[in-house]
Amino acid sequence: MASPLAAALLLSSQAALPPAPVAVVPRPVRLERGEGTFVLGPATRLRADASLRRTAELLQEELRRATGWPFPLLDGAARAVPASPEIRLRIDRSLASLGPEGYRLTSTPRGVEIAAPAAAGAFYGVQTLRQLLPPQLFRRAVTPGVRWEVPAVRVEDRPRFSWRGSHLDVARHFMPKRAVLDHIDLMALHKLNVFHWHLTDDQGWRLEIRKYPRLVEVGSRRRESQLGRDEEKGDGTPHGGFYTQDDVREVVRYAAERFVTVVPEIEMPGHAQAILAAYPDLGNTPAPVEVWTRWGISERVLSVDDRTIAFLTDVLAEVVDLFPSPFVHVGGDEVPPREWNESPAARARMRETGARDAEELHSWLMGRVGAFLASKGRRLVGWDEILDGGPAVPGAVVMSWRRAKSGLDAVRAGHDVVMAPMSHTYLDYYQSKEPGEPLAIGGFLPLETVYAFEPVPPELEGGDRASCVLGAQAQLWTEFMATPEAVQYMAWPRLAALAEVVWSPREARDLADFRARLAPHLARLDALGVSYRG
Ligand code: TNX
Repeated sequence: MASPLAAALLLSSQAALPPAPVAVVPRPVRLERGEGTFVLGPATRLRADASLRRTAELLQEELRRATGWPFPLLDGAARAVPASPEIRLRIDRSLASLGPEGYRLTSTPRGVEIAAPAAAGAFYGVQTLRQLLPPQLFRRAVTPGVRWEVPAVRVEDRPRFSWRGSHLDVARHFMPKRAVLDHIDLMALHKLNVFHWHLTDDQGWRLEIRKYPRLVEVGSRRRESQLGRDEEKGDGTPHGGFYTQDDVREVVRYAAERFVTVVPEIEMPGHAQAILAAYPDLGNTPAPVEVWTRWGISERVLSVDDRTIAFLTDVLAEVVDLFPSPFVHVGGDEVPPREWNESPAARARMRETGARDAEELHSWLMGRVGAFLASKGRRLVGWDEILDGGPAVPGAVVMSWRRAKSGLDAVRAGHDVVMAPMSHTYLDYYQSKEPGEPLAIGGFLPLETVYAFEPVPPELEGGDRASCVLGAQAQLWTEFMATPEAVQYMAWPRLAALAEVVWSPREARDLADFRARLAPHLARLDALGVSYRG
């Protein structure tokens, strides 16, 4: 056994080592360095309150995989073994001022303690701890010879916004369940908490609905896809895929364990050609259509007949059973009015409801759907077009994508909003003007522009309506991303910049500092095998 003197010498020699870099993304509210480091070893234990057990198990799995050591997990109430090194997770209600997602992490040469007023905060404390450890933690196998140390720090942290989102379009290109789970893992590492799952569009329906089997039998497959940007050309290759209801339950559970809410999006009444391919009766004209093989906005939209509304509510009834999210997204964007203007049934519906035009009819339809969702205790979310036809459904959340102004209008009309403007959050845009970038939809959105995004419009700053901005999210539309690797290339590291926008205090935003932290952070993404843009 080491003598006290030797131990003291060892400590001081450790303290003399150059401090390991601390690079946490998104940047915590407060982080102070202490003296020395906590070095993990074969005897290190985990200890967690019963309500934090699953979070502790996730940490345990990762530590075991990376170090090969056992990290036994003790109950928080069990008596501590004096002098035995521990990573401890505990609920501490006296920290309530940190909010439901806040935490305090304290590491010293003797151990690590993560304390939080609620479970989500403890989970985020663990995400910070993962980033304080060497990047080899993120590899899938044991890396020998690593000194598994945590620098001594005191962190106090809490998010700026409650909606910290990442949207993923799996309709234009299907993404296998494993890729979806991997994406959720990466979100959690960056403290993002809303996964907006865009499940349906003109080019594919990806969600099994028991009552309407043709949605996946017919709607999940298309004959071919557009080749590049040329609408005249197809690639001749069939594309398809869907999630069974069991797959969905697995994704929802996996996400919940990582404090991610899955918000499903079921597009209506536009972006719905895949529905019409499966159930032509739900359209405005009898002319048959196939699942669309081109990108863009299809002119074919759902009708507003009673049977279509019955279909939509049946589908949403299954959706609310599958997804516990308080929010259900029903799209509502880009609805070409031509078919409704030409359809006798739609015109009759306008007369009956007093709608003066297609926009007001759209608003009426959203009202019906919103009332159904409300009857199930859920809130409707829609793209900002839901405001175009007059007042939107009371209580609806507006996702502002066309311009920041639409978000401001929505707040002034009394809605909560999520900011998702093309100008700052469309990760399908080019991230560089250098040659060699993969073909993208267009636009230009470099990392710095994402990082500079400010979700609260200046007009609302400091006012009591600023809290109507629930947060923001980045969009991954996949017309030009055919594989999970292509998605990762467009997502990272720009999504890390967005994570800092929605998590960190506004005053802490500092591009040079972010870039300095990003370099070591990319080593983590390397260890995870993420195909980010370097
Ligand atoms: C607009 S954003 C769309 C999507 C496209 C995207 C491409 C929105 C609500 N609708 O259908 O994929 O542009 O950037």
